[in-house]
Amino acid sequence: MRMTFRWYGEKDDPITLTQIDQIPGMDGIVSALYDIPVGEVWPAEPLLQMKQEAEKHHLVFKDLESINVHEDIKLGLPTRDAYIENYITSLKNAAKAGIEVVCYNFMPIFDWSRTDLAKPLYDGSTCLAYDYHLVEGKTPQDMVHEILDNSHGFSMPGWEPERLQSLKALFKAYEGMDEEHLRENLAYFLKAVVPEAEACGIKLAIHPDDPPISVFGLPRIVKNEGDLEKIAAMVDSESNGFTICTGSLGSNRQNDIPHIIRKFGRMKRVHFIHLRNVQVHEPWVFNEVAHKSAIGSLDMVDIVQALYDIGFDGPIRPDHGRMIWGEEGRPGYGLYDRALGANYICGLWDAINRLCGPQ
Ligand code: DNO
Repeated sequence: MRMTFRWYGEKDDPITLTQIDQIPGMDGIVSALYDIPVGEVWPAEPLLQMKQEAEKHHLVFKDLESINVHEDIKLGLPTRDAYIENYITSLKNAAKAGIEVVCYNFMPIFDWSRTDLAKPLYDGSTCLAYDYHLVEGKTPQDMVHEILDNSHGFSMPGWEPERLQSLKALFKAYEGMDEEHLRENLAYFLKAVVPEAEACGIKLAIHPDDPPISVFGLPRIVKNEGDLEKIAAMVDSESNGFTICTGSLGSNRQNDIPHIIRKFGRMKRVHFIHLRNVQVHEPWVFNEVAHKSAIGSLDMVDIVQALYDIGFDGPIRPDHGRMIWGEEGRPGYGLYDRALGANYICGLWDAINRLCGPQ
């Protein structure tokens, strides 16, 4: 596996590549071209520059998160074909820059949702949390304001103010769209894009819905094993794969993550792993916690064992961390707790490899 760290680039991340390089066992960064509006073509040049910058710090850059999918594609509008062409060109350019894995999601309007970006935990640390009771009676606009007002001035992935300006019109456009219809639009996108990704050696990795439940009545189609099966069947190619985000899928205790990893891993569809632990209090009431198994509802040992069992050799990144030790930064994406998480995962990986023999 390659241990990676999500980095928002020199302009927008207070964390430096030097700091990332100093995290024991860190192999690479996961990043994106944040300046490019959704739907436009990503050129190879800035990706190559980022790769060179990373390499100066002994880090590889092979994984993109995310080339976002334009809303017109999710909506199935006639304009989608032009955006799909752009997406394909972006993938080809990414391949030229040495990219191997491209994460994306197919969530309408909101990329991920939380009701609290700084929920205090018993030890004075803070974390991201979701409580469906708090969504009831709220408008999407309320949630947007809460997220943007509490992000300490940092841009939040998926909550770019430009995109959210047209919120009302977007909700109108999705009116009446059910899961089946959204799935058809995903299939249309994948049928066009996957053969091109395969031809240029890119593995696409769809991210699960976060949380994996409908929010504000919008359809969600990447929630559980059954949804993943349907997606895998849309195009029979290893390039049509998954990001297994344990925090997203795991917030539904019905999702057996080690089983999901083994099942889709055997099909060679597991390409990217986001490891995060969550404490689930009741269905759709959860908060994120430190990575260690005993602290949350997910058993990281079983999860890492499943990755070992499928011979996983792609990127793993410690996902959202808490804010600890007085750090101020982008909610979920501070340095300290994610670094601790990476170290814990590396420890599990080493131990399992020692006990079970090298992969
Ligand atoms: C939030 C992230 C998401 C994720 C995208 C993948 O912190 O988990 O923004 O990157 O949904 O496309």
